[in-house]
Amino acid sequence: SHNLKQLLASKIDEHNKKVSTFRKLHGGTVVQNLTVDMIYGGMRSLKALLTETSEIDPEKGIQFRGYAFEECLKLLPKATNGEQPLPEGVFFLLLTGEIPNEAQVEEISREWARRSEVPEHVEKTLKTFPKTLHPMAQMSAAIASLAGDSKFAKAFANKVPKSSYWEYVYEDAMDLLAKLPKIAAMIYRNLYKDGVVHGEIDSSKDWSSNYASFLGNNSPQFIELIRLYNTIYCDHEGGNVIAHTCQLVASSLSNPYLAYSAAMGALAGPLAGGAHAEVLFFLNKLTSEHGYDIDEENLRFLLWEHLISSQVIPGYGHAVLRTTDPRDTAFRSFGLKHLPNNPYMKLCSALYNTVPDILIEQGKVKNPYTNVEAHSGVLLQHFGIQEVDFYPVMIGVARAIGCMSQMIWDRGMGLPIERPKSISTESLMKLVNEK
Ligand code: AMX
Repeated sequence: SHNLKQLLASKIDEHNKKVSTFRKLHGGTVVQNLTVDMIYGGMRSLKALLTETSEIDPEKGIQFRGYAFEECLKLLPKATNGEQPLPEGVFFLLLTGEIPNEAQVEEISREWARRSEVPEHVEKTLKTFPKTLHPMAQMSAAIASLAGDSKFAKAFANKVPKSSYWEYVYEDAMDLLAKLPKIAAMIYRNLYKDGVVHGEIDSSKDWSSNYASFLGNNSPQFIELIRLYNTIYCDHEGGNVIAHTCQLVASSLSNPYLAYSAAMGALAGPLAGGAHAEVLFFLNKLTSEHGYDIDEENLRFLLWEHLISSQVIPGYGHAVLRTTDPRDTAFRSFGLKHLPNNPYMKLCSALYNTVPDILIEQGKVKNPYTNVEAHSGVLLQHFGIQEVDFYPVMIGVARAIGCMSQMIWDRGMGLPIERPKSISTESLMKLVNEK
């Protein structure tokens, strides 16, 4: 959309001036010491990446451009008759740092509807995949196969100036975001339903409404859940494997489709996108052995039994956050309001009231409260999305909002190719001995 792009141009310009002054003054300032453990420990807590769109505050949770999640829920525009924020709005916020008005959100909805058509070859390719091919492998392949239409790749080949790279990345980002719901729905309908994505895009509707109906459920409640879901999963700062993969690959000036396709490979790993399912497996295990109405005393006993067998309680704890994840609070309120009688929801509430005390008593965890996965799978199941292998695809659709926003900024800021120095254990030992 024309206005958004213009706004961005002035924001990027302004920001680059700020960064340039900052670097002149502080380019040599030491930020943090690097320890041997950080190198062996997956670079945990190493401040080495630049992400402008969002940041996790250990006490308050994710901040989108400085706005806490609760503030976003309140401030971002809603659909007519809707209560949940439209993810188009959070995209605007991540890109510009400003809360959009309704007209600005509407413009993005129209723009994404206009760009939503998925090329026939992608649809055909998806149809040829065997049903045994994991949905994330299908998603990664489908996104990579859009790369032939990359406006950035064409512009680069035509030697446009470096200062305008972001404008073409913006075009690809808008195209990709527009097409993802249909691609996800094609994968879903091929693998689990009749292979037909019903209905054409309705250009008068928002992104999530079209996505919900492509998946096969038009109910207003499910549409609202999809809006909330996409807003919740849109971005989670830059160090997670999804965002980092995307940023790394795009830093070689590979086009946005190939970068996001690679990021889907990262999301496919069980340590990245598997937690929704873990919660459901845990609830299934509890209910299949003990039914749905487990009284509190029995529940405490079962939870201790589970912990003593050195298993974790999925949906609780966090690597960075030290409080209940506000995104889970939003999911939980949605569940309490719209599916109060769902038996899993009732069990989740019993766990919600029981688990933190037990984890505190156990004395190991740094955060005994719910994380974003505690209710997400239960809500999707309620509305008929039963297939847990598909859940990471849904995260992939949502996370493109954040990854694409940051990529536009990466190119706008002219960030270079990533090239950290690697080191062997032998060299590392030598280095340490010389200290
Ligand atoms: N149940 C039982 N034990 C837990 C626990 C939980 N939910 N969360 C943490 N612990 C244990 C850890 O296993 C660790 O034990 P150890 O010292 O014997 O190895 C100890 O408490 C300290 O861990 P921590 O510093 O509090 O957390 P972490 O940074 O090591 O791990 C996380 C974070 C999310 C992996 C962990 O809390 C966990 O395994 N939770 C359950 C699984 C889950 O819900 N995953 C979804 C994560 C949400 C997300 O970010 N997508």
